[in-house]
Amino acid sequence: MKKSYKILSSLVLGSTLTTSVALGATNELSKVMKERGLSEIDVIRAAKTYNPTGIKDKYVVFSSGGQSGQVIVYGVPSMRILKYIGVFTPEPWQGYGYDKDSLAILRQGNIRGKEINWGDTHHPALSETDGKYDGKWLAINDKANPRIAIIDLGDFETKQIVPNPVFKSDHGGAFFTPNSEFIIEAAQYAAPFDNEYHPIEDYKETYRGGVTMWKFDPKIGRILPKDSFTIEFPPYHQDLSDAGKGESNGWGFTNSFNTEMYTGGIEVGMPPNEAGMSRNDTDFLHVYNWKKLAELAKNPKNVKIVNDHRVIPIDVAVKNNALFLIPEAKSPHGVDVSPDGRYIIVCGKLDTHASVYDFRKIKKLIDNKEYSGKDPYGIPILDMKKSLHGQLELGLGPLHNQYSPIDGQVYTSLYVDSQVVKWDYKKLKVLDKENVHYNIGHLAGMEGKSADPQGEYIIALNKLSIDRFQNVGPLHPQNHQLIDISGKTMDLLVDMPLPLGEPHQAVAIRASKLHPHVRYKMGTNSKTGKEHIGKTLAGQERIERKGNHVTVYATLVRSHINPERITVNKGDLVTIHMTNLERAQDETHGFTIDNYNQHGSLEPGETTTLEFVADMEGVFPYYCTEFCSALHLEMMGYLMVKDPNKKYESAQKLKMKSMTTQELKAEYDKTVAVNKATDAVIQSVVKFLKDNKFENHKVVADLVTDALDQYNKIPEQKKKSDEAFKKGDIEKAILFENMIWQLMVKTADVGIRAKDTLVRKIATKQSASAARGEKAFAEGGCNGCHVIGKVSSGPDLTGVLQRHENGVKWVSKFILEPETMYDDPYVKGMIDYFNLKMPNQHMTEEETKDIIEYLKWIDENANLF
Ligand code: K7E
Ligand code: CUA
Repeated sequence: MKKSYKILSSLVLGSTLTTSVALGATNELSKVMKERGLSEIDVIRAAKTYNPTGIKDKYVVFSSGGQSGQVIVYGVPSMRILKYIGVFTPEPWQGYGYDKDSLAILRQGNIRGKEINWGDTHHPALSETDGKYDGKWLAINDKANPRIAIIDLGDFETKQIVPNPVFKSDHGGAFFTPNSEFIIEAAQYAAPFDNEYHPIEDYKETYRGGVTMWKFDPKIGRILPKDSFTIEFPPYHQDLSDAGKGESNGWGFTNSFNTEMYTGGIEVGMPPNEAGMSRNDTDFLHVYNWKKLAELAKNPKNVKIVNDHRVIPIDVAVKNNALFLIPEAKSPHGVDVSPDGRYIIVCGKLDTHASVYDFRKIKKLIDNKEYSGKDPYGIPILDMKKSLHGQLELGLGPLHNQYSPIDGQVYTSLYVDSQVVKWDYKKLKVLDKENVHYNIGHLAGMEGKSADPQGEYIIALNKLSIDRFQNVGPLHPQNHQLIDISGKTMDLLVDMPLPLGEPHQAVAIRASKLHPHVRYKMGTNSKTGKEHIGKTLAGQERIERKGNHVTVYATLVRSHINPERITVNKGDLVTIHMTNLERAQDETHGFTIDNYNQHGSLEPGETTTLEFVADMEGVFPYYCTEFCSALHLEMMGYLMVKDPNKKYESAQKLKMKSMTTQELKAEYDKTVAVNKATDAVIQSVVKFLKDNKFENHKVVADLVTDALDQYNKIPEQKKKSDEAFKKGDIEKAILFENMIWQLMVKTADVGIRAKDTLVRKIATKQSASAARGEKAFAEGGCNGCHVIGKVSSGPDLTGVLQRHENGVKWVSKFILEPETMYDDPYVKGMIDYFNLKMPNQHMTEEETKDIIEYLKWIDENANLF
């Protein structure tokens, strides 16, 4: 233990074990390791995944949320969850499915008029340019109710849901073609394309599989259903798919199971599906020329129209040399094209092998029309052996693949063996295996399915977690395990429980490729990206009534909702357009009306609409649901619903004691004086900011803009106050003065944040020791009494080292053992003055040294505080 511990110390701290600082940290580290039972390797793994506060991740992962119908966003290597995106399922936090605009998106997903409020998301896909992720759009499929959704990575919101017009389930989607021209969606369970009943006995004749090629416009980020088409396939159950790239660009690959076309019937004494559907030794990989088929689809002669959608029949595809089959080991699962597009790896699932197909060989057979036969639907079959580069035994249950930046290397998940295997698909050699827990499905590499894999990490998406976490009842969370693949052998770093549905595929992208916006242009409908019809600016708030339709144009800004009373009749249709007038980063307001099942989330600049029938009489508070400011609880109002057939009598009789004019005047004077003093503080901050050229620092300049936003509202309130005062309504004048104070507090709040940020920007760089000292100063509670640059409940510490002879020694001693110095005349005087004694905070020698360094740094920058 001792020996290995020394190695660790030098690993963590460099080789300078001689300084006492290092020794202090080492002692602390060894204590923590002992207490928590951590080994050296554990600590190294922790260091590889730990992000100190404020430090961001290198990669962002988009994981399917399985039966949750959502998408989960998290960071790598920290494995911190960043967001759940509502896609096929309502998501209350973001108001998704609760406000009118997002409900319209969710309802695009209606199938034959039926509302569907969940999905089974499997495969998220990032949009591509030249086969590389461009960070613009994310598509994901719903297996249960065959649909594709599009998420805008400008704001991580779902913008479009497109139901498949002919499939009754899907699986092999979503996959972008290399320049995002199309999104592939392959069917799963064969079914009739039309919406009628067809007896199962007619399966071979009337049931069909296929691949829908969804035309995508990468500029606007939308699927164009009218320009899309489906390629009809035999009623084999199609499974995963992938788009060719590089030399296989223009081609698509979709595998299948149940080429036996078995239809089961346990209830009538037939052997179950699983027996009949895995009877043959091989199934078929579908190989199709989507580029050619897209051209063919433009001619009405080549398509039949089913449910208002173009379908290319099998015989048309065959006649035009655009559809082929290649045998593959039975019931395969993943099919993944290599970064250069030459190889296609198909995983065995029931077979222990992975099969590596060579597109060059496939292409040659196709060009030479060298077929080994035809399937019952007339589709040419290519010889398996002649198409293969080779096969390699990997282990039990190979499922999915992710590529490495190293030529020829690939990572494959082994479901039954619960392992990730690293192997060379060119030399057909296993290189390494790593155990995972348990039963891995997909695995996610960093851009591992793009033309530009990054390596570094693999995430194992495990189906079972069993004993990895606290028992939270029979339904366990999923477990995503982060594996370091940067070394010669793989190393499992950390587990992340994922309690939201069963993720299937996840895709990772370099965070540097994402550029989401911070706020919306004022009045934006985030769902369309255009100006919202209900956009309302300050001063335009109003309530309009047309018959029994009441339309409210409302605004939200810290800390009020305007209007604050909405009175309607029972039975009225109420439309509330709301605009969040904030421009400050992260100043979201939420809006709900109690008991009315309404919720909207308004990001800065966003406009959204709530719409409902006021079918219950009564008084219903509405309020902001985000703790947005110190006066967040006051951000409320009332929806009053009157029954027009009832007569309401006034109940007013409580007489409140009113204030005398003199008392009112006194309160008014006091409020005005407080405002003046507050303004003086603001002006001093403004002077500091200007003197130090805040405009040279964008972050600071942004904060100043936010602060001015608040400050510039003051003159209008002042005018109202003065008018009221002139008219003798002192009560009202006081209220407006109070509003001015609220605006000043908000201004000061942001202004001081701007000042602090600016100080950091222009101060001299802190030494490591001074930085630790600042932390110790804060964590030790010193800042409770000592505010730098100010006398508060303790003296200002600026210049403290100069105040005493031998300042460093004096201050160190005072920190370490203050009680021994209470009788020092200077200390005594201070104790009398502040009515407080400096307590012993039990700082260590090292911490004290660091704090002294911090105080030195303060003195260097004394002009800034
Ligand atoms: Cu293997 Cu739907 Cu991609 Cu689950 S799928 S694991
Ligand atoms: Cu706005 Cu709370």
